[in-house]
Amino acid sequence: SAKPNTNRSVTEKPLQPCQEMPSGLVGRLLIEFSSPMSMERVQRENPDVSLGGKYTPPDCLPRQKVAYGIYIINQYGEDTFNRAKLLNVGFLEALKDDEEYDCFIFSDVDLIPMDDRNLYRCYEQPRHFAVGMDKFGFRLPYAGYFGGVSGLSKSQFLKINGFPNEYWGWGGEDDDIFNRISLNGMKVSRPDIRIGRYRMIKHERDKHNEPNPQRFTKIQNTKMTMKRDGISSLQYRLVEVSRQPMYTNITVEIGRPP
Ligand code: NGS
Repeated sequence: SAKPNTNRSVTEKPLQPCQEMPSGLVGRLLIEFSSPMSMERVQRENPDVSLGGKYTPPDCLPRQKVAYGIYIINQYGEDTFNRAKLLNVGFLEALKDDEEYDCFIFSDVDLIPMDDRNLYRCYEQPRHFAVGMDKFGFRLPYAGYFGGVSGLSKSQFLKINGFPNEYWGWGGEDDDIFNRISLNGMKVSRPDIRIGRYRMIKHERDKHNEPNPQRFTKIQNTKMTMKRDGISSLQYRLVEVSRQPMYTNITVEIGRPP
């Protein structure tokens, strides 16, 4: 006898595009770090997330293909930290997984969004999400701040030649990215200050991330350096890709300052 047909595409109406604003958002979230959160609980509360931190809405057709996966990019070894270069690695490694990704959200690991209306998708212009961080009194520290969490479509990212690879240590790389955006005729878009709120997980100053004394001169030269330094010149060595239930952990060797 014939098997029952369980193929959605023949038995059901085609999926409708997802709503602009998903239903079921709750707005302001209670974020506090006093009680520990186990990975098991995160897993239990997010049963639709599959291996490597992948997710796709079950009941509608996504309008964008945000790198719908969570990638943690971990710098191998003990050399000076380089945030922007790690973000470049994340862009390429996510694309290796799925070449259809067309939107990339770049987040510091210590920032937790406090409002689910701050939608992690891409916009007409490069997006700065972390406009209200607790450590800055829930305000921007300065008008051109682009740190914390940002999002660019694939074409916006490629237009600015990605992020700089040559900022070793703390500071300036986010300002360089802001410059790249402006110099390429784009304008940063932002959520409402009441919605773009974040709490930072408190931690000691990291080792191997001393303030970079070259940062002030470097951000004066973005116009010249962005053409040669960026995603087009990125070099690294993949050390390990480890698929965890809620995220993909990627360890890379990215070299050290010259
Ligand atoms: C600026 C840095 C940015 C940094 C921002 C906030 O001065 O990279 O402070 O820093 N720019 C330069 O140093 C040129 S924070 O208060 O988070 O430590 O993101």
